[in-house]
Amino acid sequence: VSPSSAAAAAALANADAEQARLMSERVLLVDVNDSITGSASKVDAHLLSGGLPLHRAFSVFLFDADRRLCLQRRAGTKLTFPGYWTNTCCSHPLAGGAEVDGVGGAAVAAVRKLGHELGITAGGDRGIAVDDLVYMTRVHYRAASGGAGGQQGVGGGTKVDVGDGGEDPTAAAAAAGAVWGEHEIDYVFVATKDVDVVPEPNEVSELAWVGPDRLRAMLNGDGGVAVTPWCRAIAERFVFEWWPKVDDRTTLVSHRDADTI
Ligand code: DMA
Ligand code: MN
Repeated sequence: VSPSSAAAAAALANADAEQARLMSERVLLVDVNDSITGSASKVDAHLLSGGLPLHRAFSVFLFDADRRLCLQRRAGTKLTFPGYWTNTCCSHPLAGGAEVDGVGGAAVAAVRKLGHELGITAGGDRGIAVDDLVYMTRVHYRAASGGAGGQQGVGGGTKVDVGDGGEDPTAAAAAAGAVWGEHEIDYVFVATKDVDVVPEPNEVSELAWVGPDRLRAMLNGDGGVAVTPWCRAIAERFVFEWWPKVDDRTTLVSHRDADTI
């Protein structure tokens, strides 16, 4: 990695080597209408001191055939939101190839990262292909990363600002010593299929397959676990509503909102 600033170099100095390497990936910068304006390294896109430029991301909510949602706990090596529980898989479509292409590109990125983080094969009887991913909507949010979620109280001191122009929630976090954050337009996908999962320990420390009551309890703070702000926001706005129909593709698609961000 060749960080583009002293701040980036400092932030990566004590990072896990593999996570630091991944910080050189180039993510897509977008405007508030999700038009691509350029690209930036992952490190420059996620440092609070860099102003958190808006970039494109995706979030997968994977259910099994019994409608249990696969949650992952982010590994302690992750630089943003380490130790937090979150939805099945998130990351960024990358610049310079097939992943720049809207919903289809985000789906290609999602298949790639389901493989990297969770060992899920790209297609096959017990894997996930692009066509297994049902695109639902896009969500704009911004949040500062607390420290190790596992060592903090519920929520880890993060806030979500869904881009309505209100007060910047990251300013206070930066003043309190936070280094990293997120500011994304997030393509949300649902998939419902029994698959084989083999987590990559550098990315994921635990898995849980949960029903809606268990997720509600986690969001309410039962067990003192921290949940990422994007998982909380997407769950509360959408996923509990979609949940009874995640195994009914036609109904799921009828809940799609491809216009609102
Ligand atoms: C980033 O996820 C995307 C969202 C929606 C928060 P991430 O931090 O897990 O990305 P990566 O796995 O690429 O580090
Ligand atoms: Mn991001």
